[in-house]
Amino acid sequence: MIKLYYMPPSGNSYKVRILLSLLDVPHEKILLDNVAREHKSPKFLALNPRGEVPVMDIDGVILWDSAACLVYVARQFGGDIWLPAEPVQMAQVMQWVALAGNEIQFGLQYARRGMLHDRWTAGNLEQGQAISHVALGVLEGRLKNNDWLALGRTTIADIACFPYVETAPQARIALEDYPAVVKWIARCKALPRWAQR
Ligand SMILES: N[C@@H](CCC(=O)N[C@@H](CS)C(=O)NCC(=O)O)C(=O)O
Repeated sequence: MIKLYYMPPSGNSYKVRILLSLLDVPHEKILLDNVAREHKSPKFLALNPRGEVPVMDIDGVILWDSAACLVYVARQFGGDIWLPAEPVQMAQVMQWVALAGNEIQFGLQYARRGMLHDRWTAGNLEQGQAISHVALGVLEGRLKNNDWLALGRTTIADIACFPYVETAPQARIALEDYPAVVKWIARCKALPRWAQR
């Protein structure tokens, strides 16, 4: 049985929970104590030297980083839908997964973290918001004329980008200027079996 190590406020863990839920994959959730900083304990660092969630344990095979977990779950359980093997389509999906690990993480994720926990990982609020607007502009540009990010259907591109875009208001970023993004958030949440936070 797959084990998923997670912490409730973590949007990166949420990404993996979304896909496991959409694909109805049985798994065991292991909740780490964020306040006790269990994710920085020697036991957890032995699993993920970055000291971060999510981490998956697949019968002893350890995967860390939400992107790696999404790739595994998509290919193992999702057939060719969520991450197609065709090279161009796979690359088109992965460019949005890269956006999630770059501008979305360094902008929307870290600005939210700063506002919620007064922990400023890579710059202040203003700098975080500036990077966030780059990400949101890229998303809006694509979603103006397309329902989904990478292909003409849902893929892990949508899941990877979703959590920290949805929580943009917690980073004091209004989404009103990004109407196509707002509609996409609603489309994602309307998918059958979309996981709750
Ligand atoms: N790029 C990583 C980022 C993981 C990450 O930032 N995890 C956060 C929770 S969302 C974490 O565990 N932070 C713990 C810490 O930095 O103390 C991923 O996509 O999984």
